[in-house]
Amino acid sequence: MRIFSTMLLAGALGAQTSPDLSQQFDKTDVMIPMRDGVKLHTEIYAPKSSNERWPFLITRTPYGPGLDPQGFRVVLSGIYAELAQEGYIFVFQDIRGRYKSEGQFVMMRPPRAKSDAQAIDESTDAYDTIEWLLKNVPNHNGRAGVLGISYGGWLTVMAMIDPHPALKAVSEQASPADMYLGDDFHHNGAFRLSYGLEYSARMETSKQNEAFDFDRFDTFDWFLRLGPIANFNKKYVHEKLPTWNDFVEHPNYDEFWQRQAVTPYLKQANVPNLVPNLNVAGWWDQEDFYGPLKIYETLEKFDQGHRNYLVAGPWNHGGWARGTGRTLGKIDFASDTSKYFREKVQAPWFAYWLKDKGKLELPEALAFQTGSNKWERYDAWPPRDGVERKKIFFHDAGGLSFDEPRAESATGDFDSYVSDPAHPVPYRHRPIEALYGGPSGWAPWLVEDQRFVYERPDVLSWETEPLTSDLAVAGDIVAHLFASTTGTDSDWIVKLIDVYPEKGEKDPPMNGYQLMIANEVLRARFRNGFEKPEPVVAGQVTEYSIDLHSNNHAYLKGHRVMVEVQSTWFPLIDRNPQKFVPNIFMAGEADYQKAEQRVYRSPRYPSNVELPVVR
Ligand code: PG9
Repeated sequence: MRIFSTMLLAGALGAQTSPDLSQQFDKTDVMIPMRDGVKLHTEIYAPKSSNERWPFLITRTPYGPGLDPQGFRVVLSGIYAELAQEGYIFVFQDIRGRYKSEGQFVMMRPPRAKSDAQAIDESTDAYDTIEWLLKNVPNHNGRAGVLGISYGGWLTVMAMIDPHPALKAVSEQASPADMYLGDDFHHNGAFRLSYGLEYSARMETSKQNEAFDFDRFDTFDWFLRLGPIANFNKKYVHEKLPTWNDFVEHPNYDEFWQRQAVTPYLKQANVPNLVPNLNVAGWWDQEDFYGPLKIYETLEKFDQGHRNYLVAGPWNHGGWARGTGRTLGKIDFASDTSKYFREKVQAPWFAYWLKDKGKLELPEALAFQTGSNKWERYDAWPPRDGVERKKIFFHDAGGLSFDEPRAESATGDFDSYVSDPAHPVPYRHRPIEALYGGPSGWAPWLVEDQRFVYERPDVLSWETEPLTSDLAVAGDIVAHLFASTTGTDSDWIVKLIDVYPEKGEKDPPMNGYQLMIANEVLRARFRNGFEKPEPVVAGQVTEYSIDLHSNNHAYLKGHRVMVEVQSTWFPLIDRNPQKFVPNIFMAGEADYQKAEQRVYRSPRYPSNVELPVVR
């Protein structure tokens, strides 16, 4: 096993030259007792000047310290530099069972049973921490804020539930909302194989982060050679990873996943007023994009006091916290989007709520429009006004247009391909390095040029003529596929792409670039609900609605809109055997079979993508 530091900390390390933090802060290490006696390791960084009273800014994390040679958190001069300039008592805490904290780590520990007064969860741990800080740390102003990204974002949401009265502002950033429906571990019930395997091994092999030791550089090869995923327990981890065992034991959307999802108990956050929350999402977040939008949407339903806000920018997972945010992969956004967020949005947000400083100049939703590269202010997300839902239809000869198919085509009423689990479509360029433990193409993969797959015989694509004027979409995108398979189960993957003009780009390789704007997978067994899988009727045309989530993108004049459909996306998503089996985690080698897939584009079966077109 190789030890590694987290992506976020690595980013922070590289981000700026490190100032001497010991000149700025006094650091104390403490073990804070929780209500059940378990002590959590906590670092407290108090500003040197003690003439003022400062609010607490708390980050709870499973990822460990990331310290500079003097033993100070590098984030204070990296991703928190703008906040550090403003001045807070920064608090970093290892959650239960991680690094120097006592107790047992439970992956996304579900909420406690309220009937048991002694019970604990991440919400009580946040509460007990704030209570202890108020009583034991001098020079505070009586207020606390919590922020965090991803797992830290989820811990932030937990702090909002039954919040401590001193908790006056939070920022939930890329928190997962539902690990079965849309975040790290599954999407629409399809298992995120590479992430699920690598993350559970990383977190549950020891108390510290450890990357799984692949014996192949190209993990595409490793995962394919693994064969049926049941082999992971048999050959490698022998039932020792609790989270992997949960995947195997809960293949459907049962009580286990429903209880872990945050949305049902977010309602408890409404006591008596919602803690002001800045939700942050990245349009190309490779891990948790569903989560922040879902959390924003859920909180919005009872946000009478206007305390729930959304910021969405052109970022990958946590990209707003690192560097300038001018580019992602090869895509240039023409301004420093992350720097803008940290300086003009995040720092003023906490200063306003925790220090009564300045005015809150945020709109309800601040959303970067990609393509045109500008920040836009909305009074609702998705926008309610100025948007028309329009369907863009698949046609013969790879055509795509807003015209409905009117007549049967001479080439038949469908396009087809053979999907072979023995030769799955790679989700990104090979070699596909491990996610952790060294440099990896994982973080920016969603913006990779899709030209590497679009001419594969098992990937279908349809595209418009070059646009004669800009086409902007703002809001929710939904694909409606009419499709059949010769198998009894199948995955349907839909990708919405912006195809750049063939000539005239400043950077020549960007000519003809295929940039994915939205994407999603649906596992056909769950087409009627996620709790009970149902076999597909072989050969029967079935309508599938696939939510491609919301977006804010301008297809510029001269660009084309493209839609792609495929049935494998490996090893991002595990291979569907294409023969119905009750639990894919138990499938055997012989269950994996080829299938002929048909996607219809006829007047009777008009496959299309529904777009929120800006008028
Ligand atoms: N995406 C990561 C994660 C969050 C919550 C649970 C599991 C994984 C993360 O970056 O923290």
